[in-house]
Amino acid sequence: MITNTELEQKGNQFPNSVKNIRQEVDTLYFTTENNVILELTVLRDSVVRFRYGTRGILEEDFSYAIDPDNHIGYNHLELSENKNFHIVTTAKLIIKIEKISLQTKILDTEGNLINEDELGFHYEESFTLGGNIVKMSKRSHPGEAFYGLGDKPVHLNLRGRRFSNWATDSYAFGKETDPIYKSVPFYIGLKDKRAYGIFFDNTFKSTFDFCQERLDVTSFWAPGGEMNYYFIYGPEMSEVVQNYTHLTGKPELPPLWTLGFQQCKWSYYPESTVKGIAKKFRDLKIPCDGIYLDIDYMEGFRCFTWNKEYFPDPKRMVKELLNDGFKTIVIIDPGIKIDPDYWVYKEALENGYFCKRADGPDMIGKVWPGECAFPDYTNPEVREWWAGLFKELVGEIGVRGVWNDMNEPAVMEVPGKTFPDDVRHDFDGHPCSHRKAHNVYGTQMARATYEGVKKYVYPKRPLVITRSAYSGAQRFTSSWTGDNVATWEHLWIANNQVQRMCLSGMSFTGTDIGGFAEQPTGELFARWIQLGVFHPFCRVHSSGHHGDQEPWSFDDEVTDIARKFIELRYTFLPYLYTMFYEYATEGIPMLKPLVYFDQEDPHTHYRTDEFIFGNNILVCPIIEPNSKGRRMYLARGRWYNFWTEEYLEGGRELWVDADIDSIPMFVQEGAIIPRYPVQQYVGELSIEELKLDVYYAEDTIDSQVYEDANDGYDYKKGRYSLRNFKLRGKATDLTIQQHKGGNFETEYDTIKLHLIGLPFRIKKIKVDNVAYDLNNLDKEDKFLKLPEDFSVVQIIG
Ligand code: MIG
Repeated sequence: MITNTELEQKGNQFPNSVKNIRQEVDTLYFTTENNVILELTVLRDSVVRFRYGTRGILEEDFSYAIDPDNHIGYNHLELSENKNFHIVTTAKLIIKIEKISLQTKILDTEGNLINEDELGFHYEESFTLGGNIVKMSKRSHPGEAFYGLGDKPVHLNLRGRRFSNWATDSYAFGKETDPIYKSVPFYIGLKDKRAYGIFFDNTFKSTFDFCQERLDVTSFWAPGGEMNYYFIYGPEMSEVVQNYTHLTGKPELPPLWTLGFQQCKWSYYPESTVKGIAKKFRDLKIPCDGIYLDIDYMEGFRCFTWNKEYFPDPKRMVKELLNDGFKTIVIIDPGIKIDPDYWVYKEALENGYFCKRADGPDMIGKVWPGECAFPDYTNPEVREWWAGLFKELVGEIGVRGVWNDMNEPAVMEVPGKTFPDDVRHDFDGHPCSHRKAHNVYGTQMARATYEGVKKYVYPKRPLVITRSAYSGAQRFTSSWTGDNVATWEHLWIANNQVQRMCLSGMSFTGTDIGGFAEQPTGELFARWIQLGVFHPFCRVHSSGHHGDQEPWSFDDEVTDIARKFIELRYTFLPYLYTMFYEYATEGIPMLKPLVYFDQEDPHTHYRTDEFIFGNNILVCPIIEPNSKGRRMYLARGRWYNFWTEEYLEGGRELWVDADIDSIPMFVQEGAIIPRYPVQQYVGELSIEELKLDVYYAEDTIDSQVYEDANDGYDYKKGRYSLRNFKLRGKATDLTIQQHKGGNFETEYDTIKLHLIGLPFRIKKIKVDNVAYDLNNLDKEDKFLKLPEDFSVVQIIG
């Protein structure tokens, strides 16, 4: 144990005795004798913000992460004291602040200790750079587990490790590489089956130590800014993640086609190649909704231009692709080529929109176009200008989505591969150096891009995809995990990263299926597709240096497997859309790691491979070559094997067969899974009936299906359809009630129930109290056709 005296000798300073307390509505200010201020704000009964200032000063309050629309409101706030502590009580938490040190302990209302400061807040003045190095240390407990932190390519449970947050272009990163592209300084702690979260909203290069330096201590610090963190109590992990997502924001619904399959490569050109790829998808009947143009579509890598030799008439091409169901997405990087004849460069130069070095000149760095300058997206005026640049690309040419790359920002041939620290940023009117703005640069670029695409794609909905991100980026953009590698280890990484991103508020994420660098074997590609179709964002991408990476680039068997799983994804579209709706409205992650699904079961705390797709499908990818199946953990509860419909008791490890054309998949009993027919792209077919796979349970289970026009904004005016189902299973009957919300008329008139696992023989069926002619029942498959607006169906044995 290091003593305070030793730490003080190292230059650390500590708050001492509280001399003054002031309350302003939901905020309390505790000031110490040595002029440290703790500003404690109650946002919700279970969400409390702790912010510390020194020398009696708090900075002007500003955050890029916090959603300006986040709702706050609590039921109870009371300040009291005893001999040693000031005590703040909410309806869910008791926060004790030690009078002599400002150290805090947070308990639930039953008195269970949830989290407690070790040294608590302390700081070191930074004589070289100015400001403070702000630090926090917390006690941690044996068995306490840690999750979150965005895109870290490591084991889901972060315990025993140290990480830093500094957005970094990480070509061919590996397991353990840290940091990589994104900075999400949010983690979840799970102690004694109770979950809490800590969001350290500080954009500097923060570090988190989860019991690595000392076994019983978790700490986090940053070389500038304020100690400013939100404490979010559960006790359910779902409540922590949802509250974090409320705080940092939720996305709007994307157009449904973005949940389809997308194909990318560096690069498809010229036009004939793009068309050839598109045609091949249709010829081979492999569904696909999006095709990407990487940097070579531009003229000398100048953003917002086209290479007219490769793409003589982009508007025509984009339209022709669209006629065949393909939406075109193009890449846009932040580096603007220094070229006095290039209008984008000229406009930005004349208006002073580029980032500048400390002493005045523009920040210049080499990227794809050669020497470039870089817009300062942290300036609102620059963002508005940037958004306007999409008028032609999106509004006139018809591009439907924009892909933002290199926005860490990445710079070639320099140490650190990014801007030097002295570069200046506006930071929305809080001028600062790159040390503070670095981690948000990518998000502010994606935000400006989003504003532009959204404006010019209207009345359709936009798609933006980004490589770099800071907390809150999910309000504007989807993301991918950057330049991974075509190895089996990376398949494991991909699985962990997407689950971790889902826990970190950023569900709309995928990986480069098959791997970006190097070339996958057919087997690896097949296994990756099998996992990738369960990721919220589903795109194949590759560097193109080693060969082709389309679903048909291997052999016929792999092509068939790719088709089978992409088709499976298309049948799940209404299920995917409903999970996106739950994410967009309630902040519920689209994928749930097993520990999120059942935190009470300690077996889940160190699981990495199994996850829940949506609410009730458990998936476990095959991540080793030459597998005929694998051992895996089936979470507690009762499940049906998706492929065989075998009924299984969970809470145990088991072997599951999964030859090269299969993946272990289980559906929780009581689930109602909506399915569409296979389409080659969203909207190809008019949906004639909605199929519901009903998995019998002797229980009462609720589920829902969200649908709307699949694009556009009418849903905001109530034109959506939300079907709520209540399934009630008893030994000899099964009842399903439907309640419909919203006023969107779905295209289909029929709902087709597919009954799975009925433990009795059907003797009678009643639909809205009228007997159903059993001759209409397909007895083999137990298909039951109902009018889409049925209220109740009773299946009686
Ligand atoms: O320096 O645009 O991660 O997806 O294909 C490489 C070319 C730049 C890196 C991205 C990758 C993209 C590639 N880009």
